[in-house]
Amino acid sequence: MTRVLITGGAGFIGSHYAHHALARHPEWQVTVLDKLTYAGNPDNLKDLEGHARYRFLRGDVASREDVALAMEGGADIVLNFAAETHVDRSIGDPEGFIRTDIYGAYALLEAARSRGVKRFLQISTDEVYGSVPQGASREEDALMPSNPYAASKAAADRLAYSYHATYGLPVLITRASNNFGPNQYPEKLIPLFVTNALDDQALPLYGDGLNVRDWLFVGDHCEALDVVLERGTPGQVYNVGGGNERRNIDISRAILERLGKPPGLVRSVSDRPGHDRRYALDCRKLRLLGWSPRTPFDEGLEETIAWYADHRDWWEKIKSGAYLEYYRKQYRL
Ligand code: NAD
Ligand code: TDX
Repeated sequence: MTRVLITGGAGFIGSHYAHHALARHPEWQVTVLDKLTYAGNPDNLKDLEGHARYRFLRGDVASREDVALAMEGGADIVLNFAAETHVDRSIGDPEGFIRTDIYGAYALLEAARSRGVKRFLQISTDEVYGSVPQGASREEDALMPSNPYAASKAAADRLAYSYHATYGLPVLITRASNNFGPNQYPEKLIPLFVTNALDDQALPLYGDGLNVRDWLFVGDHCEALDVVLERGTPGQVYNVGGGNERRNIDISRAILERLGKPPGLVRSVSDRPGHDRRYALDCRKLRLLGWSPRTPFDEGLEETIAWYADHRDWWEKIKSGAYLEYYRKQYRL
């Protein structure tokens, strides 16, 4: 049996990966360690309860004790998804990002080093490169993160590398572009706009709406992580992009059109401070390992919209209480 620790496995990408891991790797014994912050959702893992090769531990990656418990009995592979992930929240209050994204990565790297972990995969992000006016970021480009979330992720990315260079820990680093798909917390662009549109609520588009993101379907991301674990070289960084550059305004229109809602639901709101204009990744390095994204953007968007339309029970309870309080403050409603 291969002992695999997935941190942040109750979140969006981590929960997709936990399902993917158990389905694809019959020899894997999976532990999910998750603090269950506002973004962590046990519903994302509900169908795994009772699975013979799976266990869930509620714990904090920034607690050395919790990490030690999660790795008790050893770990062969660690995938670190755990993070505070929302840029707007990091602008409002960066402290949790420093603690979880940086110190949490440190606590995991230390534990991995003393336990002889065979693969440590740090899930990083395209945001570490900062805004890219033209062309596409390559793995060796300078890191110029421009918001506290991105800066925390850049610190963790390089800290992970340092554990390879200094201690020989077999670290791999992936930098993915904007993920989308089912189960994404409705604070991120696509699930926020889809659920607002379903309820005939305004879609708050930042600034001129011309910022560009490269969209990656979450299932394709999971496959890329396996390719990097199996064929990647320790110490190396791999960009993971969907190859779907879209302006935010076009995403908004596509959602409204598919749901048969009026274009007038788009509402221009003040811009995000330090808002990166464009991200784009050069993914040749990962393609050489045999990966390429399989889901056409329109197909992924269709599937995502259908999932939110069919799973009101999943998001309606999220979009109440503390969530509403946060949004009222954010948009001064
Ligand atoms: P998410 O916010 O949906 O989930 C994060 C998960 O981490 C939640 O389950 C949360 O409870 C857990 N968590 C937070 N703090 C923790 C702590 N201190 N200890 C243990 N668990 C904790 O995030 P996501 O979108 O699934 O992103 C997962 C990872 O992928 C992150 O590292 C993120 O930086 C990276 N990433 C995300 C994207 C994207 O577009 N969503 C793109 C590139 C990289
Ligand atoms: O209400 C909104 N209105 C809006 O115009 C929101 C939430 C976002 N936007 C814009 C800002 C961005 O240009 O949409 C774009 C996407 O925003 P987010 O969904 O917040 O994602 P982004 O800031 O690009 O960061 C995401 O991709 C990289 C994830 O949240 C990160 O965790 C990941 O690392």
